[in-house]
Amino acid sequence: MDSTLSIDIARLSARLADLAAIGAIEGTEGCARLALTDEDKAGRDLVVTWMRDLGLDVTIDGIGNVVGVMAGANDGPPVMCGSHIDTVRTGGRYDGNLGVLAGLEIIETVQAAGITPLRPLAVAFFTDEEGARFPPDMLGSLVYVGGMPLEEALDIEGIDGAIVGDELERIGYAGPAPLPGPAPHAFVELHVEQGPVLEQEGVTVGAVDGVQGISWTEVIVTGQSNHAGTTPMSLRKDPGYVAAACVAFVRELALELGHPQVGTVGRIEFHPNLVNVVPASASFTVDIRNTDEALLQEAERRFDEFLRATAEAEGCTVETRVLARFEPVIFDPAVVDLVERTAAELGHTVKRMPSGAGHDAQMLARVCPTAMVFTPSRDGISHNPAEYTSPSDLEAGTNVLLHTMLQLANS
Ligand code: HGY
Ligand code: MN
Ligand code: MN
Repeated sequence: MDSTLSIDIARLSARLADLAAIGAIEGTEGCARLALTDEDKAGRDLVVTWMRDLGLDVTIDGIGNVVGVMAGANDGPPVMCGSHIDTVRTGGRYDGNLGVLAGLEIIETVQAAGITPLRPLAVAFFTDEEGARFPPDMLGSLVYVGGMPLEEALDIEGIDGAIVGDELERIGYAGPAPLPGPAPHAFVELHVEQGPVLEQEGVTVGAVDGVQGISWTEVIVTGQSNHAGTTPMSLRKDPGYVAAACVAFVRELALELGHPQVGTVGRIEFHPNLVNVVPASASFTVDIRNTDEALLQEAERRFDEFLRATAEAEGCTVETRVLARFEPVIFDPAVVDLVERTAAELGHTVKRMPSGAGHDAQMLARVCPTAMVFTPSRDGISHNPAEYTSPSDLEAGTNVLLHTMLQLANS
């Protein structure tokens, strides 16, 4: 490994800034580019332009995933990196974007050094990784690996009533490349940790060995709309109360089960949502996760029991819909070892750790040897415009990705 080969952090930081300017959240470093919106299209167009400027062979598939390939000395499946460039509504500039732009930086560094790896190198961005507008999360990479038929994905309705297929056509990213996509030789995703562990332990690089299980459920509780002043408490059928009790229960359950169990209610809406009306209905989402599948199932069962008992006692009815359900994923030990060894050989402190957040890598792990590289997040903050990772940590993580990919490409 030629450890003198290093990326250009100024060039990477400039691309991160240019992409973050699209959908910029005023007064912050963050950006908002919900999947398949005009802002997402503008971000896609910019990254595709950068791919073509690097002379990459760019393909777009039917769910809008984009892959840029740099030829190697030999043909065959590439060593691929990548992530996503869609964001949540209060997104930071590093979540997903780093993994894609680091891939461009790595290819530009390799080209400038006149290196031709034995295998091709590829960088990809996958559609709708966040799942915030169109559930489930990791939708594009799930379809890429054959985990969901394209037709089913194209019919998904978003939280705003838009349809995936219509939006893809509208922004011009319903591409011709076949699905499922071709399996890479290997996949390595660089991503900010989005948690506090690396910073708290003073470690520069995370060698990520897996992703925890994810369970998203939409709940609709229906009661009886009524006058907030005249209706005796004993006669109320208040779905708002049931929803609020569930919000508290999700937290209490996570605290009772203990780390790494987590849970939150991120969206909640009352109808008609008026000060003097006992709500007719309340809808909300439940996001619970655990690295242990059995414990995750127990948490799901406990929540469902509480929900139905509380609703019944309040004279309300319940409908639930699964928005996303992915079991925990273990990454390829040999690739995780390679990430860990490469980080150490480059002189960085490194720690093996699971990912609390979902990532496209957990889907690519179904079709090829896969692992991830983490860089620290300041104060562990993410899904927040204040998300930040220092240039030196960005440079370290990207160089670990560079040398990991080159070793995989020349093995
Ligand atoms: O929800 C997640 O874990 C990811 O940010 N999509
Ligand atoms: Mn992400
Ligand atoms: Mn995210």
